[in-house]
Amino acid sequence: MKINSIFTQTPHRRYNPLTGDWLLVSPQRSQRPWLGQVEKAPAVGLPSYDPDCYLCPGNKRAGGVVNPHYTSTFAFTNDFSALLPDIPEVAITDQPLFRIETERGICRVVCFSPRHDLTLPEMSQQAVEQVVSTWTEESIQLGEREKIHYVQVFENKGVMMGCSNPHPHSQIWATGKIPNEPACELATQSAYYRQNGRPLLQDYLNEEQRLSARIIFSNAHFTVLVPFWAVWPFETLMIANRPTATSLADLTADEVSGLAEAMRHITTRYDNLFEIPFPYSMGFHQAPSDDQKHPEWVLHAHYYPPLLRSATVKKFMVGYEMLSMPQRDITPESSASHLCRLPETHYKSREK
Ligand code: H2U
Ligand code: ZN
Repeated sequence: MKINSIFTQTPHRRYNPLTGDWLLVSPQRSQRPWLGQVEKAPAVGLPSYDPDCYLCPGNKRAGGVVNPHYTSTFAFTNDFSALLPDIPEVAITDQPLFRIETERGICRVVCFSPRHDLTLPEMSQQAVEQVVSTWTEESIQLGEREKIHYVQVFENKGVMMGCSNPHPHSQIWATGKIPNEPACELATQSAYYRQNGRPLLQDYLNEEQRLSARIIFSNAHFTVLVPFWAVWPFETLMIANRPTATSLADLTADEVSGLAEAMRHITTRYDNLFEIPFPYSMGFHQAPSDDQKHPEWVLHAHYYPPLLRSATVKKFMVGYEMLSMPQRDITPESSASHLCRLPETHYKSREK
């Protein structure tokens, strides 16, 4: 679908077929100079090792466990896990207005490397592939556990996103029940597959590739784009090109390389936007690990960055957005063309 030019200037609603939600877009408001000033956040030089960091190799974590002198990725069970594996299953089913049930699960932390100061876009291709492989192994091991039906891999980056420690790391929460967002995507993708006989994201990706108005990056295995329904100003969606890739565990070695390349590319563009380590929450949506085939599901990752106009101006999801629906000013197409115009080399390597 080509966007009628009226939509580039007038308020409109866009539909998100993955969630079934609508988004309000108000492009007429973005005619004020929104990218005019680019404030640089104060540069914070981090050491490569911090003796006070609970994630650095050889340091003590809460509860007294000492990290090994790891040299690559390092995964451990969260010392303050939000979920617990071995608790009795209890559910109250006869009170429709007061439903409550046990949730079992496991929380893991995955450090990207021993380096306290090295974020994903600054890491080598091979090191990022190792991160993907660790997420894959963790997902397989957790998903194989009898009572686990969903594995959520995610990264919270930056103080703005509530990340408690700058040492680059991600988290994995594996649960007995399928959580809200993946459950919603399961329903929409399943309904689309039943109706059309093809995965929703396969059809969506084909159409985006044909139009090429919102694509930021693609290689033989993955594509990164600003989705038609993006809520956050610079939100992106990374989709596996092969529609039969439903989970990290399905990826071939070449696809893992393709994914690592796509991740390095988009995080570099993000950092270059305001020349800061760009904050975001990102995570993979894999098919549920529930012993069923999921032909409707295509592996993808969402990047949700909070920044709007500069390194210090954040988009707030308040007011109308809390009470009615999300809203954005700049169109997803404008964001995509802005991201595409940014250099492909990381600003830090250009400064040297
Ligand atoms: P975030 O900063 O991304 O929220 O995560 C860091 C996680 O590390 C957090 O979930 C855990 C916290 O519970 N943690 C440990 O497991 N051990 C520690 O010694 C401190 C923090
Ligand atoms: Zn550290």
